[in-house]
Amino acid sequence: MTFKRTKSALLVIAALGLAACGDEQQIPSNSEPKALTEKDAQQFVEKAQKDISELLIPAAQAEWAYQTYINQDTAALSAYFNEKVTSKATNYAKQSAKFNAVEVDQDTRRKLNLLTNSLVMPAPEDPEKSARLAQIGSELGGMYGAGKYCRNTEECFTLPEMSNIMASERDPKLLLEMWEGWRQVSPPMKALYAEQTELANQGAQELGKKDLSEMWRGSYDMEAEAFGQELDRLWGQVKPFYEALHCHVRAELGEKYGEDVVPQDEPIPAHLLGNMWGQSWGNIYDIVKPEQKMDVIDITKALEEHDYDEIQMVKQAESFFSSLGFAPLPETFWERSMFTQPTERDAVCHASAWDVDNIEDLRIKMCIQKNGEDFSTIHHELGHNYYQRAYNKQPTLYQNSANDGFHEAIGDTIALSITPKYLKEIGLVDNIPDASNDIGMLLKLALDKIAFVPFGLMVDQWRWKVFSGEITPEQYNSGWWQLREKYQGLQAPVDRPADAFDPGAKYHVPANTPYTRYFLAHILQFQFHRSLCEIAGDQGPVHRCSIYGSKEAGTALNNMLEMGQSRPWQEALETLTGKPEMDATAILDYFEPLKAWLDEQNQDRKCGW
Ligand code: X8Z
Ligand code: ZN
Repeated sequence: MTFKRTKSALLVIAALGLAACGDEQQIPSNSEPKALTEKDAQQFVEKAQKDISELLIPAAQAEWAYQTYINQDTAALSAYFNEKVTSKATNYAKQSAKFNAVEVDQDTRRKLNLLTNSLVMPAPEDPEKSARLAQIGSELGGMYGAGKYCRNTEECFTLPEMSNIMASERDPKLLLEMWEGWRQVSPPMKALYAEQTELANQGAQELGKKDLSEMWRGSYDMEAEAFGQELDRLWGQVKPFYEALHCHVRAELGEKYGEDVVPQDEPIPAHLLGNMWGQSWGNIYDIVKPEQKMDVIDITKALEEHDYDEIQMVKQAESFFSSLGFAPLPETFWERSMFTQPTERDAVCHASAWDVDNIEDLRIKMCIQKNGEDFSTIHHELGHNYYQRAYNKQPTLYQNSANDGFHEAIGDTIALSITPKYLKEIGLVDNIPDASNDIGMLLKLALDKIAFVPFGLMVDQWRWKVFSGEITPEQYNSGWWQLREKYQGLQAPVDRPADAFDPGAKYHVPANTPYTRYFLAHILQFQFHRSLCEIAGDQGPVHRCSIYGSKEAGTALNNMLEMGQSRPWQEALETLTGKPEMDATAILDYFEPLKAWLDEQNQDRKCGW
């Protein structure tokens, strides 16, 4: 898609990308140039919104068809609409500049700015280049979606199958095989990615930007440079906690696999963390858990024991939102969503949430695995859907989250309320473990949430350097691993082949989905949770709070969601939390009891890499 709108029709289009076709609205140019007025600007914005929103619906339908049924024809349709939308949006972005010196009301100015700054893959004016950009976008997405690893001619693994192995198997040889195997999907993407970067950079430059990196960093209601500093500040807040977690995990992995496999003064080999990308580590809780016996609820087991199927998992998540006062999902959600991996056709399994008509045609697309991780991801996806529906009365250009981190944070915020108390209330478990087990519970969650933070940051640090030319195509892979080491303290478990393109083995790179949003979401969700718990009147520690059933919390949340992108994100944040700043003290406070425990464990260890 063309715009950065998350998980909605606009987002899908942002990943695509084609050229101008001559049917875009032109600013009337008389032989005697007439000064543009505020009224011209308002009419221009109105026309742009109408024009773009009409095209977004068939574009989203085509993209849905492609992602749920990858073949030659749907690929062509996807590329076709990708071109249409991207070229139209790029054209409007260009024309917006003509109003730079015109005095206009605040609302029109905001919309003009959004038109200019919301493109993910701006198209070059040259129709051939623009068409090529769209085609590459669709091709990369399809290569990832159809990707498999075949051990031999008989035995092939899909990504969900390999992810399950990474999560539950403990034989380092097998883990390495899967880790390397999946990365065979991406070397053929490398040249395409370089070409795409060049084309989109040209598109960005035609819009007056230095490069695409400036565009990506420039959509946060502040200067691109200032936004970069804001990220550094937030990371600086979380870093000491991450280092303590890293230290403990490395030591325990060393015990488990031996220090020859996990050297204690080096970055951790990336295949041992329970996840294909080493991005969240909750699946290795059993390896790093406290020596003292802790009663930590295993949601996978609870789902199994209660015989939950995929649909029931989604219904359960829906009922959480209903308990807050949100209307049930429409009938069409249940008819049109893709909940399980289709057999006998390729589909993009990476979870996403869609609003195909930008009103009520909400859907999710997932290959749900019946485990705790996907139970949480379902809440994540529904968070997108409820957000989309909450802002559907806003004008098209405001039908988006306050910033993209907000979109990613809502469902996660709800999932933070999946506490033992809540699980007992819905009958998934019989007992609530007492407070002496909290360290175990916090450690398990920190393995997902704190461990994720530097990964959430490094993906776009890499892309921004690629877009700015600081990392050249020859350095794609080495630059990736330098950042993996710098931020996460991880290393490749084996020397990477010369043609490796490991960034391409992470969905969001071939899909052109910006990733900083997840970093922001991991900070924001704890701010949201803290505020909602206060509003719900919860008196206990914030890590035991569930807002389940609180209409007050639901109303407060909805008040923010309804705003969409109509105001700067700082205002939306203030609406819910009372403060306009992103602030990592919320995540730190949440995990505070664990920090003391980690420091104690690490006392005699040498930390760092
Ligand atoms: O991509 C996602 C969601 C869809 S927006 C499933 N996430 C990131 C990832 O999987 O890498 C959620 C957490 C981070
Ligand atoms: Zn998401």
